[in-house]
Amino acid sequence: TTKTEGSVPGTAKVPAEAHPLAEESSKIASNISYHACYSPHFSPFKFDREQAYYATAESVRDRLIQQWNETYLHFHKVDPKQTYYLSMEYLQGRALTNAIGNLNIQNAYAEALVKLGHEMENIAEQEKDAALGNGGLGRLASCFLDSMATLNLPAWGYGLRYRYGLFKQRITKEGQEETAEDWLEKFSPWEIVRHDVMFPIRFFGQVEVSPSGSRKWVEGEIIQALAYDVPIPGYKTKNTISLRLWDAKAGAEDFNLFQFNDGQYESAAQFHSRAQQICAVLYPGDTTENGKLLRLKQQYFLCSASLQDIIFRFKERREGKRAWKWSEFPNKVAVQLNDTHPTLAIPELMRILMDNEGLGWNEAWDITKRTIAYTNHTVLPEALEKWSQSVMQKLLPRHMEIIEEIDKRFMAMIRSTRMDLESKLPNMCILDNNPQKPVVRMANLCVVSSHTVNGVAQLHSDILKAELFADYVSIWPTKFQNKTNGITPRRWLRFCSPELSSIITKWLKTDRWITDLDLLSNLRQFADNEELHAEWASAKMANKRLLAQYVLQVTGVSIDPNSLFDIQVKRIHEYKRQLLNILGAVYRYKKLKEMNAEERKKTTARTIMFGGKAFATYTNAKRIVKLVNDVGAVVNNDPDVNKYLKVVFVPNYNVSVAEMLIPGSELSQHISTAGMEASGTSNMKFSLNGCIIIGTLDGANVEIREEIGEENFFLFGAKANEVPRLRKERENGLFKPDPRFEEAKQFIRSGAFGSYDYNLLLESLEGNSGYGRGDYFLVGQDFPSYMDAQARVDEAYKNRKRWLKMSILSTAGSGKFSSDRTIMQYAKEIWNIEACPVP
Ligand code: B1N
Repeated sequence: TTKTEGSVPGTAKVPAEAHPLAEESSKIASNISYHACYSPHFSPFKFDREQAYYATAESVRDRLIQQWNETYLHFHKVDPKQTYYLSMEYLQGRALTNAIGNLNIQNAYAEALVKLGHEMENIAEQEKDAALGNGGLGRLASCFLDSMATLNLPAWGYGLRYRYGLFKQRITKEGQEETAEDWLEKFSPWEIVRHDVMFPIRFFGQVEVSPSGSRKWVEGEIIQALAYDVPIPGYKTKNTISLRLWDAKAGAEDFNLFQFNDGQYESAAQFHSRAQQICAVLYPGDTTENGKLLRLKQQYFLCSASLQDIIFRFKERREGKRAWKWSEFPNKVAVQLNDTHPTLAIPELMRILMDNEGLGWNEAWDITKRTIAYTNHTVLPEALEKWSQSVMQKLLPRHMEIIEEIDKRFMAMIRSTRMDLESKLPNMCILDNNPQKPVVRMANLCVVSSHTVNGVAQLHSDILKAELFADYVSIWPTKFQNKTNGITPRRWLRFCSPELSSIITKWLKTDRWITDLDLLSNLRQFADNEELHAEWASAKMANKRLLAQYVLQVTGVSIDPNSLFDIQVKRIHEYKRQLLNILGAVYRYKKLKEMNAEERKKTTARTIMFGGKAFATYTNAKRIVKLVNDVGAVVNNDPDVNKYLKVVFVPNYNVSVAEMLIPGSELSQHISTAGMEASGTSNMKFSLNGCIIIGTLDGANVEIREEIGEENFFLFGAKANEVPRLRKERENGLFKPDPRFEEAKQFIRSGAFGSYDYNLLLESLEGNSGYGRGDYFLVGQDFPSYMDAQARVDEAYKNRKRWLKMSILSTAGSGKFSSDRTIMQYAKEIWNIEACPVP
């Protein structure tokens, strides 16, 4: 595609000097022009928005490279203990605004672009999101990197460089349609390939035993892992850390030139394309099981490459030191596993220490346990990873041996020291030898092999101790911790809502809240101040107008910025209960239809927005997407009511769309069945932006409500500890549905929203039992209290002063949810690392 808007032909003149670190806008402009000329990626004599974006990004990258190298050298010199965050997912979003903001050179760059005939916002929009993640877990990893850099911590991220990130979502008459997201279509200016950093990764093969009894993994196939580094700048600090993404590469020797010359093109390149498959796509599941061989290969690829790199660096930093011991390793290296996806780091570290470095089992085991820590992000049974023993045996024979040995020693330990737990062993051990389907339970392997296991919100961590990992708690009472999630206040307030940020800075008389978010609590004293109310309301309105423009542009639906903006955005999942929301909207529509014009005028006008992707094979999730769109098509075109209600599905929800939606929202829905959402993190983003939550007592909602005050939170629904009893009652036919619930379902069935057979979806809410049937997620149970809470929202919104006060108090109470706080807790209570600022 060629873009011509904003094109200023001929502006990319050959500049006299490059000025890579200039502060002054004219020199920055000449540096941007320099890149357009001398790092050309396009035909010359064109400098439209796209060219301007790449040249600007490269000019910003130049500045980062210097700090980045200094940071690496400084860490190398000081040799502090360093954390390595292993994650299969990172949801980085766009980098340009974030980098310019963290470098604190927004104004100079904006002016420079104006000199070149462009505007910053238009240029920033050219960037494609790096969507190497599915949802909360991936975005958390990216927020953590931002905090690690900002706090000057010696820490790095490791991940995979997927060729195609999370799919792009389009909405058609049929519902959701997925297409590949080609984030590298042109190229990414933010990654630097390190041609000198490459490690061999073995698959398949067998274990060879030497006469002395030592074991070695041999043969099979080798694929190279090549490093691509992405700079992660901290906010107003020199420290710039790395996100190292591995790409898979076959060697030239693997290309069969003989076959190729013989015309057998496909088989000649067979191995090449097999290597390429490894990093081809991100598995698009979020809390869904993905038992695929390729996924296991990806996991091992990440773990092996990262550990080889970590060990290489450990040794490099010991070079020239007189005597060093392997037992120092855990004093220099902390490895954090982002869920069980990188569990293979455990047997891989054991293998390297024993088979390559010659350590004995006990020493290797001690080092491994002191190095590895594990974060659990879900209790949903379908998301707990279990790998087939035979698949694991074939792909990773040596690792399978090591896992068996870990399991054997664990069971022996229990039998010799804790006879009382023997009956629990079948649940606690690592290998599930059920003859139907023998599997390796990855979560159990993590618990047994790590020094610390943490949940991601207080309620979730309590549930881990009381249920999922209850049997282990008495053996290792101090192993289990809580680390409530957080979000970076830079991206999620300072940069996505500059208007509100300026107001906060003005009233707090400091911008230190950006790195010390607890300072927001000082806003409480102004919660009734009319002057602040006026400023706050006008910033909200400006953000709502921007959002309305965006919605019009992507959906064609025009929405009224004076209506209450009510948003639910997250992956589509039955436990997140988008169905509860849309059933509520359907009921509201039906009641509006029944009213006369005078009655309608007394209601609170609402715009209900949805956004989120459904896993491609998750049928009910896709039906929910279709239902929302079908309801929207009817409601939005109904002249009787569309002044009072609109229902909008915002397509292709991602980080950039979130940065537009969250600042413009006033009410947001976090309405999962209690006990099922481990934490949630968008709830924190909405609160921080002065948006009020309607929600259940689930995940981090519990703590948000505590911080913000119960009078500023619209609570409804069953509590986590009531859920098992309510499901039982339901199974025993004791549940009596509310007539409003029946009416809403009946209205859909009547064909009010088109001819699609929604019985298929609504049936999940009926019957008495079964996962995904028998209303397992308690939509019917919670419907009446949800509708009552929504009625309280309508009343509260009519009182402008009260609503503004609630909004200010939401922001004021969000200090705890900075990922800076979360990361400091990890650093002190799990990693035992300290800040290492570049002087
Ligand atoms: O991790 C987030 C939490 O805030 C959310 O509540 C939680 O649902 C989310 C398999 C997952 N848990 N598990 C996953 C992702 C990908 C996959 O393939 C599971 N995501 C979460 C951050 O703590």
